[in-house]
Amino acid sequence: MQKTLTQYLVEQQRHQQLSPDVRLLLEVVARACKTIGSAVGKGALGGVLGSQGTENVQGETQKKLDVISNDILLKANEWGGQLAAMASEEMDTIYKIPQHYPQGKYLLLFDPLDGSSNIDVNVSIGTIFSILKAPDDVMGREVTEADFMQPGRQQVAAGYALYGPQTLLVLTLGNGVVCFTLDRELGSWILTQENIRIPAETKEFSINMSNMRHWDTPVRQYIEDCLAGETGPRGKNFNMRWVASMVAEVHRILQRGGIFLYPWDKREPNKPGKLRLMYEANPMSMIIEQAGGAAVDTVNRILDIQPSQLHQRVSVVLGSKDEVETFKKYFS
Ligand code: P6P
Repeated sequence: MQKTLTQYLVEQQRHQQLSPDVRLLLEVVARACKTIGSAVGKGALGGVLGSQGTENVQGETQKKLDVISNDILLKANEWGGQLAAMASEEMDTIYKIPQHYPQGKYLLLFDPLDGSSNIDVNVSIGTIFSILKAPDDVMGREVTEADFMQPGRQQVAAGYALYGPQTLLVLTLGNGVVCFTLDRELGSWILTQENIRIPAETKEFSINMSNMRHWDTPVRQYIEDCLAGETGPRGKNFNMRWVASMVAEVHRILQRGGIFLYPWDKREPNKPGKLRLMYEANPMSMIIEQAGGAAVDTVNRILDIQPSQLHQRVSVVLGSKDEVETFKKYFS
């Protein structure tokens, strides 16, 4: 008998790994991801491709599906009573739970559709989500952005949905990483991988090579040494992959190891990197660490970074533990 997401979460709750509120919250987020996956899957038939003609807080042009996915997550999660507020890559400020719904104890953060430059060319994209516990005193007052300013190590749960050849849901509750595959006929998330472990070593790196001339010297030296192959300082040949969807890169690393890099570069010298800490780097770093990998901002553990702004950016180097340690030596 195949184990569904519901059965898995009920069992985790029974073993005190999960509060009832978080269990319900995860069920609703997973259901919302099914809806997003369905909209993504319709493509041109659903009239959802192309640009919305607006920009998000990042100054990025919003795709129709960015806005649709964001709305799906807001509407699915606002009424349940588990949340105090939500935050999204697609919204300037936090989304407070409307007065006519009960306010809960948790905070939900998400990138509703990561990799949206791939939507119109039918390449895998995904939804990334992170759950934090709101401060205890939040029940009697207005929620503010400050309540979200918690380091990633305080996340209660993190996960992503991957809309690819299969539709997958990868989840960690802080005791390992599991993967569910959507049975599209039944509409059920079926447990297909438990206790996912990332190989400590790898021969595969993932970086946007077109930015090479803009990188900091240690990053450039690290990549040049990988490119030098078995006759170079690394003594082995490397392969390269770049999907331009972080969800797809992270999932590949979970399955076969690898190192993903999106470092600072001098195109925007005042920004520490391109990726966002709160709803991209933190949830992905929790998943990677829970699967035995490592995640740093080139030097420091990402999950230890104390946030100061909701949409702050960060350099990201994550994946196979030994390879991340090798990379860090280039900065010492
Ligand atoms: P570039 C997608 O827009 C994203 O935020 C990540 O999912 C992805 O890894 C990265 O940006 C791709 O960036 O500069 O290669 O388009």
